[in-house]
Amino acid sequence: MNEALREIRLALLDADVALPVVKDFVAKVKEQAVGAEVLRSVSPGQMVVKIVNDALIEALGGLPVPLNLNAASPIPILMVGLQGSGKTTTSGKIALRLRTRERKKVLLASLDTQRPAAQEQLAQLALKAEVACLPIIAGQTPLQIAHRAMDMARREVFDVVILDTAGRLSIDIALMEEVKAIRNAVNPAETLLVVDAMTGQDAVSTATAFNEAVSITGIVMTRLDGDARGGAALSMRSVTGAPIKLAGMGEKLDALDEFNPERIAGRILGMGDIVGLVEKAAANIDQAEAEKLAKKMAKGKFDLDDYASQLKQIAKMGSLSGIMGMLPGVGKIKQQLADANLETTVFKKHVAIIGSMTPGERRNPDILKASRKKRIASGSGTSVQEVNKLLKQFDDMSTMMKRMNKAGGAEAMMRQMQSAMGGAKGGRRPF
Ligand SMILES: Nc1nc2c(ncn2[C@@H]2O[C@H](COP(=O)(O)OP(=O)(O)OP(=O)(O)O)[C@@H](O)[C@H]2O)c(=O)[nH]1
Ligand SMILES: [Mg+2]
Repeated sequence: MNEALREIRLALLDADVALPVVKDFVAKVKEQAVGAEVLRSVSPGQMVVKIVNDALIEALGGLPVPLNLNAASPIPILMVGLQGSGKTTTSGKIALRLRTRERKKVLLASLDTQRPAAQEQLAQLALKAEVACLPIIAGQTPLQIAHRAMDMARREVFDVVILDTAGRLSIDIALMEEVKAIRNAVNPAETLLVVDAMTGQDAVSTATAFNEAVSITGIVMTRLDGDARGGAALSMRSVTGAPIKLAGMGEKLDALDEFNPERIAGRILGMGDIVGLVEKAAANIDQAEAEKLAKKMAKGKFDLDDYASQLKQIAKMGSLSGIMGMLPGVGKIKQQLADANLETTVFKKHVAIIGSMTPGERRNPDILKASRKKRIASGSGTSVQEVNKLLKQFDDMSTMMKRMNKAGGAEAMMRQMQSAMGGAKGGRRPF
């Protein structure tokens, strides 16, 4: 179990969850995991993964939390966050969402007097979202604009007023004082901290600073359409206690989703879809054949026949990197295989080339001279060059295996892969 917890600690750090949050979380999980009953059908490792996954979902808020609109109209929503985090875009997205889904009459107001084009940017978004925008009056302070927005909303009976504020490169006192004053003046039903999902270790200090200044009621994570793992979500949630309510999924106005703790938990953990892998593997991999192969590899006997049969099995499961992506802690092997350039299309070619060889040639590729290679190339619809490339790769692979064998690595690797693949049937550990 310690091994599993170590993997999880690394996965969390890798996903950019802040260190103190990781420590805290792992300690909690350990407490839960020790003494938890291990079901007969799963391994302790799998059990830990499940406990962690559940704890992570819980820590991320469990169920999605909707925006709080339980307040007297006009309901103010205040948007805060660092520069470029996506406040203005998200303001437009929320406006569109409230107008179309909740049938609310929404007023957008830009309090950003820092960036010259900021107010115009929001006006454009309002146009696209088909909601009203507070007319721009040059020279007003953010606080004056906030008052004017609320006045207009009362006068013209708006349901919701979204106040977009200016961002700064990092938290500064003047910004915090400004936002604090606005908050105190309008008393928002929601004060949403908008954060980029790419935020790393500074997620904690950012969230703490904003929370202390304006009491965050919710968090919006933007750019979850990118490849950030989203570990900042756990950090921010953990230091503020505020729920993550919405997820930005792109630049377009309708690219806003309810935040789904389950989905983000899987992403943060990056343990991969172990259950999915086990199912897929059980359905596709011939267990007996895999074991036979492992033994051959362990003995350093591995010929082109074995190579072809391995390729076929892997091809059945889909792309290699996809499979490797599902396995935790195999980054190194994945890299080695990537270096060996083993892609699905290459697989097919290789299988065809090996299929055009005689059994003798497959067992002993050294006898392959020019004329035989020419025959094989035309038989498989490839070229002599490609045949040479395969032979070179096979050679490299054999060398790599022999080297790994010496270090006891091949066996370990096969064991690791096999236990992950056979986990469902044999009840072995997934890593
Ligand atoms: N891919 C992606 N891009 C986003 C998302 N949200 C915002 N953006 C982009 O991020 C950039 C900055 O967004 P803004 O909304 O202007 O950010 P801001 O926080 O208002 O910036 P400042 O007002 O300068 O502090 C824009 O190019 C947006 O299109 C998102 O969820 N996904
Ligand atoms: Mg902005």
